[in-house]
Amino acid sequence: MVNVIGLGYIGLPTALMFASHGVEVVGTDYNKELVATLNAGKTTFEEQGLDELFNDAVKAGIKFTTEYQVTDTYIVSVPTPYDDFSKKIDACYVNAAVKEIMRICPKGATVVIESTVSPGTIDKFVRPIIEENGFVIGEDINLVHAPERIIPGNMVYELLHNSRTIGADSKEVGEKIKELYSAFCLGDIVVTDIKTAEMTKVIENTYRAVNIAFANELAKICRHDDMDVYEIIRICNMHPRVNILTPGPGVGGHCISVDPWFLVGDYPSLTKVIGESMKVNDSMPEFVLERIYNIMKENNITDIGKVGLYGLTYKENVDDYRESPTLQLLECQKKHLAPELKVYDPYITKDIVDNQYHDFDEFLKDTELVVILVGHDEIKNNMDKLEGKIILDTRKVCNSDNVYRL
Ligand code: SAJ
Repeated sequence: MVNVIGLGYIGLPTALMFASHGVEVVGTDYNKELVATLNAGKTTFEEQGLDELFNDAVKAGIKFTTEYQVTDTYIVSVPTPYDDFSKKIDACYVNAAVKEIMRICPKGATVVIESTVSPGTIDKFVRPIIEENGFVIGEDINLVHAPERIIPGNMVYELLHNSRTIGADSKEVGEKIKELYSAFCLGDIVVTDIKTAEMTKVIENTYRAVNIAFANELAKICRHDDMDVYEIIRICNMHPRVNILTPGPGVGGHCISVDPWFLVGDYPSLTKVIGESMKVNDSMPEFVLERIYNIMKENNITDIGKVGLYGLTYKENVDDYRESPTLQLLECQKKHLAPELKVYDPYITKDIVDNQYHDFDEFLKDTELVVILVGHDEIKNNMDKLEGKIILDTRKVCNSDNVYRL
């Protein structure tokens, strides 16, 4: 039986996927409310295909509980934030989960860390916890790192089809866990050592962060001298070896805006490009805010109440708002002691910020300047509702030439 620890954005779909492919699974989370919701037959976030997967897993007998289980395989899928000041990884949740596992696990068990961790984290934190509990790693307990690669919005498909990395101390243990993941994973599974697996995962997200930063910097240069960044990127990308990403209002989510900082925290003198890239991405919400004020001036809008932000999530068609550019922008606005901007997002039904609307038409009613921060399908399919409004489109969702851009 596999005990999946942490039933969040990664742990839940992973647990469901194992269960619906014939593996006996118990999902454990310390959040009682979350476990109660799952036991009441409901999923805890919106994701394409998740409800169907959930129903299959329930039929197959998956169980949800707050208790850790006595079993032979644990998969730890808990958050790994970074420390705001040092930028180093904060492994407290991983450490706490491993400590709990050590209290009950039998000899011979395998502990798989799925959470993203910076290179060396498992050596530095996880191994000592196991050893302090009197276990010999490789004899009594096997240790594995199996980072995930799934993208919110297409998780179910990517869980099935993406290739994966398994890091283990020995080939034998790596192969055993590879076989376990082969229950559902149709992609290639590469077996390597733990530190290589840690590093590859962090680097994949860093690669993306650096490339998004490049696109964002181009947007700033083009704005400065009135050039069309989108047209320039479109033409450059016709070169066979150029593939520039899309500029945007900032980078959110719990991966690309977080993981590269682990490297900056651990190797400050060696991460010039990465560190600067993260700063460029972090500067985008403030850049958009400045853009808003300039557009207000240009159009004689003096009342901030006439400005509405469309979108609160970190990207389109998901309900995840962690680290979202909109929240970062609202923080900047607060720092300037300016009044709250009004916000609307069809995916966020509970109130998470002060001036939040829950109805698109209500939100548009007194809004003169609509700032599109997320390109949800809802706005793409309802462009006619924006007729007569001034639009700042930071996501290039409007085709019209008559809108302001980044
Ligand atoms: N963004 C841009 N311009 C772009 C692409 C993205 O501004 O051209 C912004 C998005 O709007 C968003 C942020 O970047 O705010 C990140 O979005 P994303 O869709 O690129 O990635 P995530 O964070 O949803 O998922 C990533 C994925 N990693 C990579 O693509 C390397 C996913 O495969 C990982 O599994 C996931 O992080 C993770 O768990 O680490």
